[in-house]
Amino acid sequence: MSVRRRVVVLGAVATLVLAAGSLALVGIASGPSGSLGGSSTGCAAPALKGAVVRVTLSNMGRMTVNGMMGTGAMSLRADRATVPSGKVSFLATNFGSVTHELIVLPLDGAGLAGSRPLGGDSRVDESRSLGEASASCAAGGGDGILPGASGWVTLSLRPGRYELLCNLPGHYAAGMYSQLTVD
Ligand SMILES: [Cu+2]
Repeated sequence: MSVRRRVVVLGAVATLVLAAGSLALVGIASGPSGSLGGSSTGCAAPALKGAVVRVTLSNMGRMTVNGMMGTGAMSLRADRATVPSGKVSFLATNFGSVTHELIVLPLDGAGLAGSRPLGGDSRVDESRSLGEASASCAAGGGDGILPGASGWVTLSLRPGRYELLCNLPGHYAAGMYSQLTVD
């Protein structure tokens, strides 16, 4: 199978997984018990303020080379590339098989998403983080979003360009970044 065809097929699979995940979230949100269950069943976020950006965190589980995730084996995708300035909520859902997170960093000048230098720990400098969703079924920072779970955060963003990324070791280099423009 050609690389291009493989990408198309995986994209279709990811779309199906995303659709199934959305249905699962709706089912849980409308359930009578209010119980969110374990990390494998997803979790419903509260009503989020401002414009909402839904972020999909994913990886292709077994696609490893020498124990490391290969380049392009992970992804971070937002459901919109542009959002109005002001209150912006991020709802990050992990459709992958390992823990992920969402961090929001400003993009300076003509900087491009995915071009930050890696440190020795295979992470990028996140000291200028504006906020993150890295807790399972909760707002703000935590120990990471477990597979099947969601995390969320609400920020006040000025017009400009921003980068959404996952900064677990190796994940940025594996493709977990995306640009967001705030008007
Ligand atoms: Cu990640």
